[in-house]
Amino acid sequence: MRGVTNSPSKAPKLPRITDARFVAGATDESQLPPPTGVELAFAGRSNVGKSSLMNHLMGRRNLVRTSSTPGCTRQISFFEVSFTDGSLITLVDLPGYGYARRSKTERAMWAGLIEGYLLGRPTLSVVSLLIDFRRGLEADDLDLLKMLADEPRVARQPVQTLVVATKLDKVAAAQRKPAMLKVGKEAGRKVMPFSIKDQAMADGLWAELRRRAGLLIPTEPTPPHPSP
Ligand SMILES: Nc1nc2c(ncn2[C@@H]2O[C@H](COP(=O)(O)OP(=O)(O)O)[C@@H](O)[C@H]2O)c(=O)[nH]1
Ligand SMILES: [Mg+2]
Repeated sequence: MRGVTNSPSKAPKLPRITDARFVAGATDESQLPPPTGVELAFAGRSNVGKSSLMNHLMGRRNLVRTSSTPGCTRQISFFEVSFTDGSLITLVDLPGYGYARRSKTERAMWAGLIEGYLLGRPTLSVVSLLIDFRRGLEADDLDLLKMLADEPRVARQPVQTLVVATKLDKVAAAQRKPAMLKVGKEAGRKVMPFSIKDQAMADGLWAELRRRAGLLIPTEPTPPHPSP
């Protein structure tokens, strides 16, 4: 029965999260956890909504610390997420950049620990660059994209980069389409929209991240057919 292939029961179904936990925080290279699984990293300017997005993806209100003090997260944090299909994915929270009062120490940290991680981590699979819909892509964001693709400096497998524009709910409904077009043009690629107020966007982002990481989304088993 050919038609069965398109039946709704074959639709991709996102595995559910069974557990999410903080596993490590690193302020220098020696504290990085062993590279054991698929890692999805998140980067962006301070206050772009990175902690909120990561908490939302993991279905946890406060696992990733959000703070009203921009630039206060000065470590790379690792969170392990388990799924109903048995898969295990590590989400990696990178310190925010572009902070106006960024100190010399913070700049040195970016050049050392963070660039070292982004350019050399063998298990790094996807880097999501978060930008605020209302600000668009800025110089720091473009620098990051350039650095990730800087062949002579890269010492790992190629990674996928995904641009995610946050806080869509803060853009007036009539302005959303033009805003999407504008950031897409700046990024020169498709940009994923995100808002912590829209669960469908979190599901869409998970599906895209899994696809890019090469983690198949299982389909529902086809129910057996009665013999004619
Ligand atoms: N309206 C709205 N506010 C958001 C959204 N995402 C984050 N925020 C708010 O933006 C501020 C900064 O968020 P946070 O996650 O701490 O940003 P981070 O510095 O990038 O980790 C907080 O006050 C959040 O509540 C969103 O999708 N919609
Ligand atoms: Mg944060």
